[in-house]
Amino acid sequence: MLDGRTVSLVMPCRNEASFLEVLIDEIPDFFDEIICVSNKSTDDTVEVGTRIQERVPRFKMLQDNRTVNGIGYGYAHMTGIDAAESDIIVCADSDGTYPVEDVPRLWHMMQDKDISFVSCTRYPDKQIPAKLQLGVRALNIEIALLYGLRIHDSLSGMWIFTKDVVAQLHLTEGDWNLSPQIKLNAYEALGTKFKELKITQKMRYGETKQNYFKTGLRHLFWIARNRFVKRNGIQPCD
Ligand SMILES: Nc1nc2c(ncn2[C@@H]2O[C@H](COP(=O)(O)OP(=O)(O)O)[C@@H](O)[C@H]2O)c(=O)[nH]1
Ligand SMILES: [Mg+2]
Repeated sequence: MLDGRTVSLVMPCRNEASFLEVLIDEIPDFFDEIICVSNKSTDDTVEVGTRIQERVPRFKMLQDNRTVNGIGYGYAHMTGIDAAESDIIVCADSDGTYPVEDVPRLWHMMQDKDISFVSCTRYPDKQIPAKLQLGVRALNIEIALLYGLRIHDSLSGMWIFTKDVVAQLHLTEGDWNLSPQIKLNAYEALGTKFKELKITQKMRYGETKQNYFKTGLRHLFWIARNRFVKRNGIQPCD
């Protein structure tokens, strides 16, 4: 609970069995609910999650086996957000990189500034590899030019929002493109109630299976296409 409001943590999770127990045990007490959603994990992620569920009442292990080109990151978030029952919803990777312990500080800033959706920015951060920084910067520029939104971290995977904005997010992207989509749709729906707040990224547990170049290119095309083709579920009238 934070200031009398309940808080859910939603985490997409694929093949993270080797450290899932440690990760869940480190999650601070103010989270009332922790939801992990696996897509077609080929290791013991679901078995480990089911075991955690038996001893940790606030933990839920869900599965959503839809994928787009083998990726289900977006579907996992959609399923987790749908299932989340709290007043405040926090989304983050299940790899220990995002500082979920900072949520009380960020929530208080949201309240002070009347913000309903925060995208947590990892930049500027000199520790992040130059290639990754360059890719994110190129996408930030594309978003500024096409949408008029100036952001530092178009690919941040940590967001905090109130349950009442979920209906306005119109999430449809099942793969990695959910990450830019959630920010762009939140900005479109909420205007000045959408903000970025700074966090510091931490070391990952385990290895990423991400192909940054391929994913980056898919983002580049999706961001441009989304600007001109309405894909957020609101179909234009004939
Ligand atoms: N449910 C689900 N989670 C995924 C999938 N791919 C990656 N993830 C999770 O999404 C998060 C981000 O993936 P990660 O490998 O850390 O990518 P990076 O943060 O871009 O390096 C991690 O918690 C992964 O376990 C997927 O296809 N389905
Ligand atoms: Mg990650």
